[in-house]
Amino acid sequence: MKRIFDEHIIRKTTYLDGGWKFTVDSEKVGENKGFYNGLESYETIIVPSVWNNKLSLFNYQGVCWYQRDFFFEGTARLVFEGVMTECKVWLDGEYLGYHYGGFCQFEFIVPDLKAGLHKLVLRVDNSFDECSIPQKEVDWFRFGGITRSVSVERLQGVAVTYGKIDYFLNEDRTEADIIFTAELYGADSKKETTLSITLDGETVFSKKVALRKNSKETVVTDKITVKNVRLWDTSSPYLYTVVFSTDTDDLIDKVGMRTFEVKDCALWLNGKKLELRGVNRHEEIPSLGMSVPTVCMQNDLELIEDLGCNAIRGSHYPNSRIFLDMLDERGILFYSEIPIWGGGFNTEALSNKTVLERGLNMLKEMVKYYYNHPSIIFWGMHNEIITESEEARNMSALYYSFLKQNANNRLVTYATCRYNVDTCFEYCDVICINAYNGWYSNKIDDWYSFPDKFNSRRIELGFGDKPVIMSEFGGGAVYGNKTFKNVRWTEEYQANLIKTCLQIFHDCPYMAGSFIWQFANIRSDIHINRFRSFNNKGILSEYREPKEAYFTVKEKYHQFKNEENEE
Ligand code: ADA
Repeated sequence: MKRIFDEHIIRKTTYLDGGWKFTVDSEKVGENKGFYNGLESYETIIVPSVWNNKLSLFNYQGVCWYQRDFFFEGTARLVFEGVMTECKVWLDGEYLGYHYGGFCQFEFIVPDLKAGLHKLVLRVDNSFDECSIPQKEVDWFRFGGITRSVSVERLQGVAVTYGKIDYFLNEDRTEADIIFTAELYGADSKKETTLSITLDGETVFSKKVALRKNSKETVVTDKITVKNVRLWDTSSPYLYTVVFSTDTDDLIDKVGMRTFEVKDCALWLNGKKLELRGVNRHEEIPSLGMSVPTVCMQNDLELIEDLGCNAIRGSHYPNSRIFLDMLDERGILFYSEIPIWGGGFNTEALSNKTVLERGLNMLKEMVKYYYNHPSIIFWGMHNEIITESEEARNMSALYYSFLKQNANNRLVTYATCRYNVDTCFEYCDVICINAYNGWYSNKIDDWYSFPDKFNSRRIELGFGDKPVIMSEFGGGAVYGNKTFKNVRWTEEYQANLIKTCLQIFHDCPYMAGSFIWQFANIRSDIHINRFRSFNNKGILSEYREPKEAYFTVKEKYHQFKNEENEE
């Protein structure tokens, strides 16, 4: 999907969205039959979309093939923003490569394509095995397909294929030392050009570069000092425009500068104490799956702002970049994680070499592509895994150390539901707890003793300086199910449960915020025995109809917001 701003003015980009040839390969014979040379019998499918939109493929888990022909001449950069879950790619019958993981971008550069029609073929597989992320058991629907846009870019001369911005603000946040990193690719035979970098139109760096054809080079600038910094904040989210360019190519990005840290067992954004008022949101609309149109994302954001939220947890995977662009623009904070999702991962899976590598690779991709987004305040490693195990400790140690080295003014965390036995707290900057008192277990009133009980444990373990965020809590309600009695599955019960939690968390001195589970109902996996096959804990129905909890949350979050403004 095109980002919210133009990423290129010079570079020609063509979106391959629209009709693609498509065929199902339930027997997995396509590769032997040479489908990569072109599909002989096919129907048409729209890209981006999930194939589950087709009635015959509603619950399909397996392999499908896609083909799109396009006219092109020159060096192509093929960009895939999201293919669920693994795929192999061929161009004109030549194998380009493989990608695992449904939620991150990947690309291939193909030099010197002759003028004419080219045939792009993908084998897409959404089935799972013991090495999959997520594993078999997962509480969302295992959609399949090319779920985000595909584009082809024409690279010329020296092209800028990636740009990264690291900034270090001084103590009073008025000056920033910035380091820019540009990855370059030589698309044509060697010729000298100038790489320049501008920040809000002012040239801050320029250097002569010359690359051999098909070679790569990374340019890292010295620290460049910028004075009178305009900060990115929730109330005034200022974004600088950064342009990396050569004579023949360009890459445009936005960056916001801010600090985000833990101090005195609280969160601080730009030196101001911050309480997170959040919701968990899946990037899903049941009738469209995980291929959500931008306008629907925007509608969700309107509702999230109406609720008085200042934060979203992108449970449980990297969201579309255009969604992050919108968060950057609106000053909404984001918790971005990878789909290592709880229950499914037994200790064997947690120590499986392929799983560990795939997870690390997903983190690398998330960090790479989302690095410059100021809205992201947390990198999330995993959700509800068996954190009392040695295997989880090893995984957490590996992932934490990678993320800490690539934090860029962010904190690292994971969500635990095993907070009473968890042995991984040293691998997070903030403790995130998922708990469902009043729903799966215990009573709503048990929440009152929760803060004291957990406090003893975290102090005993020596983590008294780490703030706690309630990253999930809530309960199910069927939209329209109202009664005189406060019983489970009614809108009243859900509203009451969430209201009680919000006030308790708000009053607890070591808690720094909450993410309600969840913004809207979602389709759940067929293997999980859920009512209607939906996770019904949304404070909105799947069609964004408000349940009573919506209004209760709105009242509470606005109350907290007003208190914050009065301080
Ligand atoms: C877990 C999980 C969520 C959802 C939730 C629930 O906390 O992280 O994805 O499944 O439980 O609704 O039970």
